[in-house]
Amino acid sequence: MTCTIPEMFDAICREEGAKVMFERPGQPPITYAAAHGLVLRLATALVELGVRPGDRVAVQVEKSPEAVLLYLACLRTGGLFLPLNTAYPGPEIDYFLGDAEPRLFVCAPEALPQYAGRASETLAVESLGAAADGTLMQRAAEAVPQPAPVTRGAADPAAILYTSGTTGRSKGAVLTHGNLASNTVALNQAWRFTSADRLIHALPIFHTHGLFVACNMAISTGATMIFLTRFDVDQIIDEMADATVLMGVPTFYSRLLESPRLDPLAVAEMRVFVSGSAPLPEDVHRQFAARTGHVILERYGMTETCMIASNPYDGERRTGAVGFALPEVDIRITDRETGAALPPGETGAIEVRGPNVFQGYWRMPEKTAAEFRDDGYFVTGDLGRFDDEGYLQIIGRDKDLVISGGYNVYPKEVETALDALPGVAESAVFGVPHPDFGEAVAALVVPEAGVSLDSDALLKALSGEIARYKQPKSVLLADELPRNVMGKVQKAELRRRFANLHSPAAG
Ligand code: MCA
Ligand code: AMP
Repeated sequence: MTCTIPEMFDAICREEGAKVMFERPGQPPITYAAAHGLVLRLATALVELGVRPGDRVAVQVEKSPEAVLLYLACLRTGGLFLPLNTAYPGPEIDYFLGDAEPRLFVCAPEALPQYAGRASETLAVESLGAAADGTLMQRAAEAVPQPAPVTRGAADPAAILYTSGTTGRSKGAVLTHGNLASNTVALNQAWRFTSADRLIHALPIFHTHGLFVACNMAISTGATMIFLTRFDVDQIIDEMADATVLMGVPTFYSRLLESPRLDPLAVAEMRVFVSGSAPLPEDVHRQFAARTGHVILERYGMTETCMIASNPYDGERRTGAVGFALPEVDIRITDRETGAALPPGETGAIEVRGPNVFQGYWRMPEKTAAEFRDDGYFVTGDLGRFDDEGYLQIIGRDKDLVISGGYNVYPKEVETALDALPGVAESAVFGVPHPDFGEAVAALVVPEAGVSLDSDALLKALSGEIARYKQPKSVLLADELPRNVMGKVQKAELRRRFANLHSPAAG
């Protein structure tokens, strides 16, 4: 099989040790050789903390080069890397720690007092800060470098990424070394990624997009990452002068278009702009091409499957389409009711099979079985069709999901949090168009009889319970929810009724 990601990293460090791996404005660069040394010491620290092959290492830390190196160190020990969104508040973290039962939890230094008391014989708690500080870095500094990685095969698990679900309970998608490595090789080939590339990395590193697409592509080729802690339009435009690739969510591109500095000169050195995680609006696609001469390359992926399809590097990058299946990936469109394969042109469920498709949900065999067909195809929950030239188009979603600025929000989870608040009888959460985030979360809340509720107070009560990006941008109050004859809440009707909530005219 293809080498694993840690093996690819070792090979690059042998061949291109002097090459810069991380470049950061105003800070010294980190070479592949220096990064390799730290990975080996971090790996020793993990082993000393009790991490053995198959153990989970849960990590909620700010974006930093050291956090990426911790990921590589974890894979090297045979541990399962479990990154957590920095926006998750305590109650969400409690769930993940309880469900995944990690051997080690690494948190930010500021959060250590909050979590240190959790340490036990089975759970170690350490910290890692954005300034390369924290207790884990102290341990690594004192550690003897671990020379060889634990041998792992394609079927061995490498990571768990939690994704919320339609039931409201987050599921851990278990990704293997084979999933990560095969997808990285396919993407490097598809997008002609090489060691000469200089990637502007402005995405978070706790999701597939920022970690398993962006970082893995750089790590496996020896490319340089211009590593930015967050997305900032002016900084991105400054960095473009000396970069070749940008990977982002559609909000990156709609925000870039708002800058008068975005012109052909600003992008003269750039080779390709990639968009994914949410639908790229057609007007953004067109305007970006008109302003810069670059046609954004849109691709399609999912936590459970890594990347599935991509528009071609050479050839037409079609507006409103996500292109063709990546090498070795099979895509079919099926009838939502019968599961029968549909001919090109017809819209149905998108199903995927290939070395990119995950092993299953952590400790949820029934849920896993329910989402796979007998012949190994995974049912994505997205609806699509192949157009007249075989490009895959995503038409909609079968799952009740809102994608806000590239982050997935499952309404059920927000409804559960709202329904638990005093005075709330029931609620319905849905997505509405938003000029910046593509979609925004909205909620319609029905108070209990005789209770008067205040939208702002409800929002305040949610903060601290669920991450900020999941909290509704608007809470509306009503006497009842629109339901069909079967009693099911009509989300489509709500999306229609409140479609203009964030339109400029609505203020
Ligand atoms: C920030 N806020 C948001 C979001 N981001 N609210 C809803 N949706 C969001 N995505 C909140 C902030 O807390 C703040 O609230 C207010 O909105 C304005 O924040 P702002 O400073 O404008 O936000 P930002 O820090 O500039 O972030 C916007 C962003 C970011 C750059 C678009 O959300 C982002 O990096 N998104 C990328 C997510 C991603 O990597 N997705 C990939 C996962 P307040 O002011 O009240 O505090 S999907 C994936 O991996 C699959 C496999 C795939 O296909 O790629
Ligand atoms: P996640 O589970 O967070 O990995 O999000 C995956 C979901 O994001 C997919 O199932 C799609 O609904 C959506 N998605 C990703 N890329 C695209 C894209 N290019 N166009 C439309 N939807 C996308």
